[in-house]
Amino acid sequence: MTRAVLAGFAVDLGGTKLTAARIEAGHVVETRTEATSRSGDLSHQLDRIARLLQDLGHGPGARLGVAVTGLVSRDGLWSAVNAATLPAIVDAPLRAALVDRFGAATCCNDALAATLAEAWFGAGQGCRDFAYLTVSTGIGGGLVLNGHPVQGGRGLAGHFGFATSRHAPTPCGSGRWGTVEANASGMSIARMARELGHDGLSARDVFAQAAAGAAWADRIIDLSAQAVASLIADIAAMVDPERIAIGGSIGLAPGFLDRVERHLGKEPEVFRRPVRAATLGHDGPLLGALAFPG
Ligand code: BMX
Repeated sequence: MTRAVLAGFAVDLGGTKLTAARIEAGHVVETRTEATSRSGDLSHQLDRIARLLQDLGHGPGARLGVAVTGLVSRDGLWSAVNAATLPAIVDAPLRAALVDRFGAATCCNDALAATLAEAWFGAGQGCRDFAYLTVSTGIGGGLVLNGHPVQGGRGLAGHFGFATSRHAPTPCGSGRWGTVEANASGMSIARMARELGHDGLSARDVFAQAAAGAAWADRIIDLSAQAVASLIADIAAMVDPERIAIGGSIGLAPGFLDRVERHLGKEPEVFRRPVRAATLGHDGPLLGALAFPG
C-alpha cells in the first residue's frame, strides 16, 4: 500500500475522542474533534459522525474509512468488548449503516487500523511480523503476521487488553477479572486515583501529579507500565513479533515508554522485543481506517 495514494475521509471513534479527518496524498489535512458520547447507540454515533464529516466537506460516495473502539466482525457487526466504554453498542450493523448513510465506507477496530498504518507507513515498516499496542482509554492492539493483518473470525484478534494480568484481580467491563485493561488503561489509572481519594482526575491529570512529585501517582503509572511490559512478554511467547510499537494517549505520554522498557528488561531475554513509539501518533487510526481493505 503506497501512502501517497490515500485520499478521502476517515473517522476515529475512540473511547474518549471522536475525530473526523480529510486526507489528501496520505496526510491528514483537516480534522474535527469532539468528546465521544459513550452512552449513544448506533444511530446517535452516526449522527455525530455525519455532522463532523459534513463540516469537512464530505459528499455521498466519497471514500470513507471508519475506525471504532470495540470489535468489528468480518460481516461488519460492531460490539463493545468492554461494556463500560460503549454500553449501547452490541452487534450493531455498523458497515451496513455506514454504507446506507454515506454511500461508501469500510470499518474496522481502531487499534487494528493503527496497526496497519504503523506497519505500512510507520514504526512497523520492514517487519513481516509486527504487533501494535494502544494504551489509551482502553488497551487495544493489532497484529500483522507474515505481512498480513490478522482480524480473526469475530474481530477479537489483537484485543490484548483482555489478557489477564498478574496484578490486582480487578473486575473488567469485558466480564473477565484482572485483565491488563482493568489494571493499566487510561480508565483504570483514573479509577485507581479515585480509589485513593483523588476524585475527578483523568489519566492525564495523574501523569501531571506524578511529574509534580506525587508518589501515589507515580506508583499507579508504574503499575500500568509494569502490566504493559508483562503483556509484551506474553505477546512474544504467543506470536513472536519482530517489533512492537506502542501508541495511544497513555502509551505516548512522556516517560511511559521508558518505564515499560525498564520493566521489560526484567523479563528473560527470550521474551523481550524491541519496543518503539508509534510514529504516526493520533493520525495512525485515521490513515489505517482509510487504508483498510475492508
Ligand atoms: C478496548 C476495546 C478495544 C479497543 C481498545 C482501545 C471496547 C469498547 N474497546 O480494549 O476494541 O481497541 O479498548 O480503544 O471494548 P480506545 O477506546 O482506547 O480507543
